[in-house]
Amino acid sequence: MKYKKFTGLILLAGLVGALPGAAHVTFETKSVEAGAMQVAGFRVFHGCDGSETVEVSIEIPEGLKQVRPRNLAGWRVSIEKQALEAPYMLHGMEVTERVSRITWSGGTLPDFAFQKFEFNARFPDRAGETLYFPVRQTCVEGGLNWVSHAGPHEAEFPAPRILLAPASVQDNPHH
Ligand SMILES: [Cu+2]
Repeated sequence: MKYKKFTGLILLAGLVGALPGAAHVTFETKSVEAGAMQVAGFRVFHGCDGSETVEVSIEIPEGLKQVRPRNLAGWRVSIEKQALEAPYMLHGMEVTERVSRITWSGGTLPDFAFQKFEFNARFPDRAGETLYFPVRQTCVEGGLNWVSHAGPHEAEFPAPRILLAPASVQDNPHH
């Protein structure tokens, strides 16, 4: 009896792994308060057709400020910058560039495991807008491009996204 139950669990695990839309690359938080400074983390749930992940690169949309990736043990993190068309002042200093891409490389993420990658940022004050963060996943063999703006159930490779929620004064009595 015990043996039979164990077999059932193995079959179920195999089925979940085979479902393409079950788990992709998604943010842990579906929405962030517009204008808020917050850590956002996205999870890479599986490798590329069984091959382990060795690099994860995320494109940062315009409007995010003060972007800082979280360092992750076992990985080397790097950023790419882009000149701002409209520089702005921050703490008396002119900001002329923005982080346009974060890449974590040199690590290994087995196909059967998941990992969360994080960054901190000031989110744009544009409540109601959905921000898309295309992700390029590179594996030992092959890679996946999570770029589609279509719904997570319609697209084969939906880009991770965050909805900018209206700022709530109630949740923040100190403001
Ligand atoms: Cu998936």
